[in-house]
Amino acid sequence: MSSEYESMWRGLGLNLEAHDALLGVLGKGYTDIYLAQKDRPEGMGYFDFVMSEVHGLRIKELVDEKEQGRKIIGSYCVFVPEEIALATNATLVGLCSGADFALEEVEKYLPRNTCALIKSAFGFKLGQVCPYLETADMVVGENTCDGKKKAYESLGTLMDNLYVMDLPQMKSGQGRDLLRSEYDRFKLAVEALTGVVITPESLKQAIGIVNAKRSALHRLAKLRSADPVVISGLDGLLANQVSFYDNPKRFTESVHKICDELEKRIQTDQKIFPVKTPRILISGCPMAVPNWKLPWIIETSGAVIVGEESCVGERGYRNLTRDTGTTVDELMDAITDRYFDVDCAIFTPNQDRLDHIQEMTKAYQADGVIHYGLQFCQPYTMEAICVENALEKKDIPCLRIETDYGMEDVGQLKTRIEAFIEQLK
Ligand code: BJ8
Repeated sequence: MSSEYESMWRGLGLNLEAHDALLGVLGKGYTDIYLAQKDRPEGMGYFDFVMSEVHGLRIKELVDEKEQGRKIIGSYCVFVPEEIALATNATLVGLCSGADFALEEVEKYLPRNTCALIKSAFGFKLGQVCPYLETADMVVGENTCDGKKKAYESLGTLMDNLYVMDLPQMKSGQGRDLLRSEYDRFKLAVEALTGVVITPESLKQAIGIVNAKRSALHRLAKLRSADPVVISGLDGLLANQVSFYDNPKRFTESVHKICDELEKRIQTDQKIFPVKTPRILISGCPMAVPNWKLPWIIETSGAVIVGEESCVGERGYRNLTRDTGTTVDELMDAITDRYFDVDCAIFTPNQDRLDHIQEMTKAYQADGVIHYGLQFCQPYTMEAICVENALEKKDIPCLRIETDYGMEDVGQLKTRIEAFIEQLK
């Protein structure tokens, strides 16, 4: 893909040498992890294509959209409502942060004991290797964990288009009021950026597009609960990852196509993993592209992943937004209600998440839960202990993992995961 898009990347200010190196690693990882799988649904061909063009065709589409006057908004968190962006005819893209880059440079801005996700966001900016970031007219940061909150102060010195959204930490009346007022402030900022004033019709239409995308993901999630499984966890995760930067309507159609195929697999009792393969639910920090390390270890150690309790997973798409309102005010309320239910570990207390993990374990017929915490992530690694205790009470086996984006601990993780899988058998 390099030569074809070189001038576009240069125009975006990318460091071509570093970018080539990143694409090389990404391509190899994808080949070794994804393309090495057997019996993948044919519909995954679409996602293979999307991944092969992740910095090519999709970026070209965004650049073309910009030329036609459309604005691009980048986001690091599922609390940034895509509905508001779409209602102004802007495009929202997730900024992945799933790989280490330019670590030495990053540590001039952040302490070493910062989680890999935050470091990655800085690495992609400092290394000038992310075309999504460089295409964005506005980058939205959010006050979630302390790490992100403080990191945005420094990130703001590296870009002139960072917008920071405040977020509540408690599910109280005041918390909801804060979220609503922050969404109102965001709406005004997006209207100012795009020059488009949101109407009930445009907001309703945007809610419909995002609800359709989330409904498609619900359908896929439900099919993953089948026993025997009809799609690998790696492929299920990939669909979730792609949902953050693909065109939403095209993505929705592609997911439905896969679901049609999976339904046929269920009808014909097609098996892609041996009968009685232990079923795992992953829970914890989000896994952004190309963070496939843990699922890859799990699925090459004799288990299959049936669901992700994660923002790149069910926590991100779980609820739909009410579309019954007739005024912008009512629809903004519906959006606030929908996002206020997201049970990220930055909230305290966070019983909803503990309950949801148990519900998911049951719904997906999981034999055990692997809790994935990024090293130095206080919200998730602390909450992991509560998760484990809650699961223990229900006799659901749980393994707590703390790791980063490096490959040094693969052997050690594999040993622990294999022992856990043996226990499940
Ligand atoms: S809604 S999970 S996407 S904040 S891993 S940066 S929490 S120290 S990512 Fe997240 Fe929004 Fe919550 Fe979801 Fe901090 Fe932890 Fe790092 Fe994290």
